[in-house]
Amino acid sequence: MSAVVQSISSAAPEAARELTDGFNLIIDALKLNGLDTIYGVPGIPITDFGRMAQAAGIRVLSFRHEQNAGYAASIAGFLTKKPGICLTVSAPGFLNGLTALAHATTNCFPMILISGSSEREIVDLQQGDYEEMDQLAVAKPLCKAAFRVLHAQDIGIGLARAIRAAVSGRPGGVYLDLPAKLFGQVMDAEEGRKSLVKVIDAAPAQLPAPESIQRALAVLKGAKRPLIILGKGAAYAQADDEIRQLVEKSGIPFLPMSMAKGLLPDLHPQCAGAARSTVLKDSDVVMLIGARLNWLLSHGKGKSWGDQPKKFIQIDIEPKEMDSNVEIVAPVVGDIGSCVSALLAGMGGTWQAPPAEWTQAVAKKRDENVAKMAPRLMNNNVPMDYHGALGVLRTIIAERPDAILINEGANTLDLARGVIDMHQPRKRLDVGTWGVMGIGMGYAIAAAVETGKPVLAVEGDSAFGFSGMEVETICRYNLPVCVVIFNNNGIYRGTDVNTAGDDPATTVFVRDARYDRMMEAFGGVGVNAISPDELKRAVNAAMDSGKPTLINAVIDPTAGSESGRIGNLNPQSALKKK
Ligand code: OXT
Ligand code: ADP
Ligand code: MG
Repeated sequence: MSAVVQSISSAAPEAARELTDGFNLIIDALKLNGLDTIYGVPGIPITDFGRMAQAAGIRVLSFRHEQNAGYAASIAGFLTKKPGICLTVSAPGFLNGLTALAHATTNCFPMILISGSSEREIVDLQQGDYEEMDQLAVAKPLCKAAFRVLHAQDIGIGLARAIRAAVSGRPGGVYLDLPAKLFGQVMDAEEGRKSLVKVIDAAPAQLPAPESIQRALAVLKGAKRPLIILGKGAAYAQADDEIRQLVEKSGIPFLPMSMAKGLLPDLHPQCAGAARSTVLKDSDVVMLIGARLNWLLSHGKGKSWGDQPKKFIQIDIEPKEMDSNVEIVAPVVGDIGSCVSALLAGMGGTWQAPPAEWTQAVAKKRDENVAKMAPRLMNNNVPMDYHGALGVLRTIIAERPDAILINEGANTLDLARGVIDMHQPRKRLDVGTWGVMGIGMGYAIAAAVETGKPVLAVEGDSAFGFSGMEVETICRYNLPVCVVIFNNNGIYRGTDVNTAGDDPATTVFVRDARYDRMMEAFGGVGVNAISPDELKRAVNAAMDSGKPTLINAVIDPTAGSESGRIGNLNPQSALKKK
């Protein structure tokens, strides 16, 4: 972007100087670093910045709420390994975006939240500026790093620090505070150009120590019932070929975490996704690749892990992750690409496959579970149950393996995760580490924008409500997004009754709502589908046409269970009346 040219014709004796300003320097710095897409909501003090960025060739996507823009930026980071950029106005806009920044940090996605802010002098004396807030202080505990730029000449270095902090080591969310005054600050254009920084090797390879590789291989060699768990860090690393080689050369069954599904296809003969309980309980050595032993893996201990003593090998870029829940006998610290390559090299030409007794037992359990589920997926019941509806979507994804699946809800999430096989890496995007509702439309928009692939968003009716207004955004940018709402009239089920008064129960919504009409209101296609056959026709038509579509899939309100598959996490009142 060429800098603003101004002539200083006044009394200056020297020749006219070329000038630039904060607006242009931020744009130049973003472009210099290949950051060409911004997700945000305009307003004071960033409205003109958005316009100017768009005029300069940056894609600026305007949302209806900053949280959705933030979720879009976070998943853009996951998909591209470049920090996703979210742009918000001060205080309330900033706070709306902050949830997504914290989400990015929790999920280890690189993201930068750039927010305009009020004037330091007034904020610090608490004199009541427009949208006054000490945003830097608020952001700090919720992200990986937070910086404020006060001088135009520091914009280049400020953005460089933000980029490096977001993508190096364990990726995460970074806050960049830009006070309103900064945008208009003027400086010499040549000095400005020199102040910009192109970040070189933003996420340097981190090689594992050779002895950590030898230790890990020795533990693996001694295993009788080994298991590999692939997490979303492995998907993020984009070391797909190396990971596939490692899994196949080792012959070890692998269990993909939700967003690692498809890293190797779910139908791969070594996939143990459909034998989850068995492999967790009965394995003796578990190698974690880009997966944390957090609640999603029952912290590596307790009933789900059975009585068999376990040895854990863990590959992660974050040294502090080791021993966070249980002892890690073989920590391998480094980036996944380098670690997996080093393991492969250390395995040499031949590698003894795990005992057939183990791999056959896993395959048997998997095949039994798959066979048990198969007939349920074929039903054409009206009203639909989850399995009937999901059976249809499973076939559609099998036929369109490069489509991106977004998934949130409780039953809608947990059942879709098991039913819908994934065939390619980074095609399943969901609620992640926090199990957060509201990622749906932001993720769908960013997935379409960043990849150009068709997107299928499978949403519980409650989950959709958190970001539903963004269907207007989907229509406005004419994105190839098909939203399917599993409408069971409520959270978990649509049948709860309040016996104490006239208000509806806390978990139910307006009955038989027609979400499809929301999409029609903005010029998209809306369909009400009451049978699996109708659902199939509507989704295929949407995926063929690429037109923004919303399908209201009518699901039996009695079909779901409380909290899906994590009902055990609900505390129970001992005093509750039966
Ligand atoms: O091995 P076994 O025999 O055990 O069998 C397992 C697999 O082997 C097998 N399986 C298969 N069988 C056959 N074939 C295939 N292909 C196959 N694949 C697997 O199936 C079983 C189960 O496998 P799974 O799923 O892998 O294993 P399991 O045991 O479930 O795994 C454990 C977990 C913990 C890893 C897993 O359950 C998991 O990943 N869970 C994530 C759960 C989660 O994050 N949930 C979302 C949060 S719930 C709640 O908080 C909600 N809220 C509150 C709220 C939130 N979250 N956020 C915000 C901002 N505000 C509020 C709300 C409001 S949910 C919610 C809305 C819900 O209502 P909706 O209307 O949206 O949705 P509906 O419920 O549909 O109405
Ligand atoms: P899941 O929810 O799928 O189990 P988690 O989010 O818990 O996955 O874990 C992801 C892990 O991957 C984090 O501990 C993070 O530090 C790690 N990670 C992310 N990127 C890389 C990378 N390039 N190399 C190594 N580890 C990584
Ligand atoms: Mg529901």
